[in-house]
Amino acid sequence: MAMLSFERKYRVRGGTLIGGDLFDFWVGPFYVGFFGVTTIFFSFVGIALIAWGAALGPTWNPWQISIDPPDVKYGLSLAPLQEGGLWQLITIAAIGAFVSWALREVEICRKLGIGLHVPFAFGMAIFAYVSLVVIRPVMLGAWGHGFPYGIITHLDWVSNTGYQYLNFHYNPAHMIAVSFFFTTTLALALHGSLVLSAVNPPKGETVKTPEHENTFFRDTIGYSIGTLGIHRLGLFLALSAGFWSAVCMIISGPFWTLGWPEWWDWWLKLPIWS
Ligand code: 07D
Ligand code: 07D
Ligand code: U10
Repeated sequence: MAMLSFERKYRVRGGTLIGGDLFDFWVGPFYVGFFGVTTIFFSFVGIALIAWGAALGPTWNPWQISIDPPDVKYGLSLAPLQEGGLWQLITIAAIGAFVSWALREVEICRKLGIGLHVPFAFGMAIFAYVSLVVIRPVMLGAWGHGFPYGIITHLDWVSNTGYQYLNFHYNPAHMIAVSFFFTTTLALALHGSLVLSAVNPPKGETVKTPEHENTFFRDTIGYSIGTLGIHRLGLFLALSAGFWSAVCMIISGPFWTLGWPEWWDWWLKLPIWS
């Protein structure tokens, strides 16, 4: 990819967290940095271990490959490689790669002098993942509670884990998370459509201003959150979706072991009904 003349001004030296100038360069379009090297390292190790696990059989069908966590009988100890040890190493490599990627984003933000919002946001996804494969298994006392690394088998795990609590839809934090996910798509649809309607007019018409955008929502719902505000709201909604997802799983098992419908008994037992 050619380096455009205007890009030169943004490809500045410095801002690294570690390694000084050593890895402060670009390869084609990609900034490298110390954490670019660690990203490549952990990704390579993780993918190689998955390939190793796949080579042990029984299938090379990408949809059916699955690297399973250890049996719960191993508790929180290291398991033999073929009995979940690979899963444990892959989990370390995955966390190493995700955290490296986030720190590489931090270095790029520092170079540009922009806020750390993007790595912070990615951090919420990492937190959701870590809640499933580290925090919850540790609280439950066995790595066996993590999810298997397979395209179909991880779906089986979600379904089985959900039915363990009878009807997972009754988990109040799951309700909040789902509602945040739905609200995020609503907000992005409103934002994307509003911006396009104003700044991408048919041939021959003029581009409209943010005042047109404000007025649209003042006319329809009586209030406009504004051009900066919608991005703040979007980030809040999306981060909340990930945050409450993590919460809904950390409470399932460590803090509530019955079916989730039963959690709502407190509502039926309120003194005002009797
Ligand atoms: C579009 C950005 C690009 C990312 C992509 C994913 C891999 C994995 C390799 C098995 C939005 C790349 C995929 C590298 C393949 C090997 C060796 C992001 C975009 C295209 N899931 N999940 C998928 C992961 C969990 C659930 C698809 C990852 C939890 C359900 C893909 C993780 C739970 C459904 C995938 C993860 C869960 C899926 C599309 C990690 C709760 C689907 C993902 C690391 C969160 C859907 C067959 C997508 C599907 C789907 C990847 C975790 C539930 C394979 C990497 C355990 C219910 N998940 N997932 O577009 O079609 O994300 O599955 O945590 O229905 Mg999953
Ligand atoms: C964990 C992904 C992190 C990804 C990272 C990056 C790569 C690189 C490379 C492309 C969190 C990976 C990157 C690998 C790729 C290249 C180059 C994201 C993660 C770090 N549910 N449910 C959720 C709904 C039911 C159940 C969350 C809806 C049933 C369980 C969300 C419905 C039962 C778990 C959600 C529904 C059930 C969840 C998922 C509807 C099953 C979880 C989003 C309409 C019978 C999971 C923390 C998420 C969770 C989760 C939505 C139904 C069970 C709120 C809309 C009733 C067991 N469900 N669910 O968390 O909370 O993303 O995980 O029916 O574990 Mg649910
Ligand atoms: C937004 C925005 C906005 C914009 C925007 C955007 C949000 C208003 C101004 C951005 C939005 C878009 C572009 C829309 C589309 C985006 C999505 C739908 C999100 C999902 C994205 C994807 C699915 C793409 C994912 C692609 C990735 C992650 C790139 C993969 C890159 C690599 C693997 C290389 C990474 C580089 C590193 C780590 C640095 C080091 C690099 C090197 C040393 C060179 C390369 C080295 C090698 C090749 C060595 C060999 C590597 C190995 C062995 C391992 C490789 C691992 C692999 C996984 C292949 O709001 O404003 O507009 O645009």
